[in-house]
Amino acid sequence: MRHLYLWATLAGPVLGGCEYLCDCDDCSSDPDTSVPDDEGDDLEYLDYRYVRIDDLSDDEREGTPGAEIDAVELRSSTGSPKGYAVNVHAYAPMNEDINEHMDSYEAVGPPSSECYNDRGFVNLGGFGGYIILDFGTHIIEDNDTIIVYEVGGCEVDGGGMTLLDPIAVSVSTQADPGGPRTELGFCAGGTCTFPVGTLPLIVAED
Ligand SMILES: [Ca+2]
Ligand SMILES: [Ca+2]
Repeated sequence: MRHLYLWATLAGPVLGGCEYLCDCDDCSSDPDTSVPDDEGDDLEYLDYRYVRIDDLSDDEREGTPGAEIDAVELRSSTGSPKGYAVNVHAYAPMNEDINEHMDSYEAVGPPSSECYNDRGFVNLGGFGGYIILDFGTHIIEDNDTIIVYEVGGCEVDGGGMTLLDPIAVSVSTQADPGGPRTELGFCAGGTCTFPVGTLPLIVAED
C-alpha cells in the first residue's frame, strides 16, 4: 500500500488575498486570480487510531520478562481523559519461555496491576517485543497525550521496587506492524507520558 505524506507545515490553509501572495505592485484588480487552485480541499486524511509500544529493555538481564504493560491512556490537548486502550491488534512477545504474563488484553482498560501484584499486565518479553492497540472510537489527534502505564518504579508489597523497563511509543493510521508510523519518543519505564505533538497528514487513497 502506498501512502502519500503531506507534512502539516506544507498542508496548512492556503492564504487568501493578494496581500499574502504577491507584492502589491503586482496585484491585479481582481485579487482572486492570484490564488492558486486549492486541490487540497478535496483530500481526505486518514485518522490516527493505533498506538504501538516497543520493548527496549535489555536482554542481558537474565530472568526478566521485559516491559510490563498495564494500561495505555489517551488524553486530549486540554488534559481531559479520552479513554483507555480498547482493542489489541498485534502482540509479539519475546522470550516466551520466561514470560508468564502473555494475555495481551491485560493492557486494555484502566490500570489494574496495583504495582506488580502479579496480575493486571502483559509482558513484552524484552527488546524486540511489541504490542499495538487502539482506543476504540477515539482517534489520536494533534496535541493529545498518550500515557503508558509500565509497571516499574513502584514499591511492591513486602518490600522492593519494580523494575523500570524502557519503551518506545509510536502511532499510526493502520494496524499493520510493518506499516509507516510516527515515533512519539522513548521512556525509561514506569508511568510514561508522551505528547503527541503535530502528526503528519496522510492522504487516504481512493
Ligand atoms: Ca491492566
Ligand atoms: Ca517493569
